Amino acid sequence: MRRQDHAAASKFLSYVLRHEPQAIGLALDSEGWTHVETLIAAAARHGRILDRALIEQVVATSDKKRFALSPDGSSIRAVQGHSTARVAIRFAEKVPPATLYHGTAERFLESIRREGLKPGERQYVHLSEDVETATAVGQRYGKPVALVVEAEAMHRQGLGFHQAENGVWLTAAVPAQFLRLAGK
Ligand code: HQG
Repeated sequence: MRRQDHAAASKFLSYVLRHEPQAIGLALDSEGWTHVETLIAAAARHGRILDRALIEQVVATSDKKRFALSPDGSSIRAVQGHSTARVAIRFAEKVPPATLYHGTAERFLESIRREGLKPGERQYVHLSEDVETATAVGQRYGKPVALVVEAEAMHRQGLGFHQAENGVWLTAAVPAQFLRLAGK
């Protein structure tokens, strides 16, 4: 069995720490943590050879800082982006800036105008502080469009916001009246 390369290891960590821990029989606690040694052993049982050095390298170099190690280095989690119902991170409420951005693909706009932003498979709608990041996120699904989210107005109406430790903003949903196209 070959040691995973860096990109494959990063994808694999996203898969098991955010989406399908049960695929390798891995238990995550409700804050998303698992022991690094448990993860390495569970991965090995499923033909994925990881070691601590590779995991530490992925955590340190992840462009979006997707993963975090506990202060003593014994545990790891994904800091946001979960779809698995086994994880329910208790993010602190945080007052958002006046506006945030969401990147999507043009083909989703009609539905978004009707329904607002929904979290889809994930637990939250993901928002960015800058339009460039949002555009890059939208690009993953087609011709990108950036939407401005009137975050302050939502917050005034009692809709909650959280910020993951990598800076990504999270909210349960964005009603359509708080959305407009960026630059319009
Ligand atoms: C769209 C990546 C139709 C939504 C990124 C998005 C991000 C709707 C897609 C993070 C809709 C869901 C999250 C509605 C929302 N009708 N489409 N009512 N409401 N959508 O991947 O925000 O690399 O679950 O616009 O960089 O694209 O994984 O969410 O296009 O930070 O770390 O439904 O994932 O980070 O797609 O991406 P996703 P997202 P990582």
